[in-house]
Amino acid sequence: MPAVHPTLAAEVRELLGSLGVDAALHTGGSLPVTSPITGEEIGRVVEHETEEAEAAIERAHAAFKIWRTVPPPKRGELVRLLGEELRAAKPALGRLVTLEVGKIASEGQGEVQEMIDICDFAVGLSRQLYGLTIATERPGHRMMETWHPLGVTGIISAFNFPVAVWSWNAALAFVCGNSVVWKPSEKTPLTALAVSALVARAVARFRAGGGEAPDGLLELVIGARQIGEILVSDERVPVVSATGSTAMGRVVGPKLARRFARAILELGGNNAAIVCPSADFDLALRAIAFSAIGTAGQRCTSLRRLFVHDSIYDTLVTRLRRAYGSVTIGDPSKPDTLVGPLIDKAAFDAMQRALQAARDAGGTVTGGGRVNVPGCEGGFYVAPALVEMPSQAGPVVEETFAPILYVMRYTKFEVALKLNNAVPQGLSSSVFTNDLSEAELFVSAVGSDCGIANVNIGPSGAEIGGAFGGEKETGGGREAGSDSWKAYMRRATNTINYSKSLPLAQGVRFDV
Ligand code: UN1
Repeated sequence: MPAVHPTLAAEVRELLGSLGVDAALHTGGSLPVTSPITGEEIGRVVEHETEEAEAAIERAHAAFKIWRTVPPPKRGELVRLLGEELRAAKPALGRLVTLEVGKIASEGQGEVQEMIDICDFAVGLSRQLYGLTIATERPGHRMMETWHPLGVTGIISAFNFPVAVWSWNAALAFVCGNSVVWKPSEKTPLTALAVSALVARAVARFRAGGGEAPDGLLELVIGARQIGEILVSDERVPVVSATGSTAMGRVVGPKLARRFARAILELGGNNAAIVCPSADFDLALRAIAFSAIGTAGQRCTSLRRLFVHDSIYDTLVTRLRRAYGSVTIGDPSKPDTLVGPLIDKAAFDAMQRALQAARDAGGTVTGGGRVNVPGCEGGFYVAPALVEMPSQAGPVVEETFAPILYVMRYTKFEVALKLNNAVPQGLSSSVFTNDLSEAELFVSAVGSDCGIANVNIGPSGAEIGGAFGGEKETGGGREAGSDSWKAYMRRATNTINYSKSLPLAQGVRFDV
């Protein structure tokens, strides 16, 4: 039986009420939601049937047909209002992230800040959906490239960033003229309900200011895997952005490909860092600790593999051990806690299996056991694990969504770089060095093969301004900043003839 901690459920109800969520949506439904803090049930969310999900897609499709005609800067105004709602709701929504996912307070708040940031970015973008003018070989002609709204954008999000990843996609989709159907993780439907209510508030204010926002701009579909499959299979959804495991991507990717829909896949990461002899030790230690232990190792970008130069290995590992021993593990509501709980028992079991596999492969494990947190006995708290490995083998090449850091020695930089790339995943990576040639090599064409390659900062904690995503089994999708918006629009090449003759391209003659 999970420990009973009735105050959490009451607080969740109060927060959801303050954010404008109808109590009928999260009490008395069929989907139980538990807080990883205590294992206590904090809601019972109403799930959607197949027909309801299909109706939601239809509403979103109808909304798209109207929304695509609204000028982009006006669409940006809606996102600006959403950013305002998020600013006002930041304390409550951030707290709800803590209660539903177990993130420490600053990370819960940080997640909402990431939403605000992408809204700001998208508002600016709404006046910058730039096309091109292209030089044409024909006299009296003009050639250009225009970007048009694409359609209903499907978003399948994961528990670990329950609302920020939605916003990276949705804020862009909205300014691009698309509507959104969102299937949140079954583990985190409450924060999704809250966000949906905030969008409704922004829409109401937009309309009050004379804006035309159709119903169905954001549809939430809640349920298990089959609800996500409806989104993936429906012809009315031309693009689906899915965040989750590589196993999920292997199902979703081919299904989308079969109907030629676009896939924006953000799947597993197995992120490494290389610590070179010239590295700033204190800086590297802090970065490693945050990336490997922060969010209890449950970021796609969490640091999982560390290659340390032989000459500094013993000193670094000793200091890392000390840092690992000093972090406060416990209730994420407490201000001095740095490591909250794992999401659930399945995550704990997967972590223990990986640690056993590491021991079997010759690894030496420090930490990794369950930690008893008084008052939170139903939560799965762990001591972050530092695992010294003789080589990159066994569980080291897999992604385990838990705070496990595999540490390995290297002597030649080129070998460490090769090992950085020698896993199936390709999301994020870092090098700690003050040697310019090592830094440049790492970010060069023959350097890290990941979507994110950093110098003197850890692999996690990306800002929204850059394109986020990775290669190989990470799925290849890009979200958030830079020109990621192009994935949510369709490109048209237009050639306009304003002359009275019809010269054909490539000098072809066809006189009838
Ligand atoms: C994820 O873990 O799914 O780079 C996203 C980071 C965050 C986003 C992570 N900004 O750690």
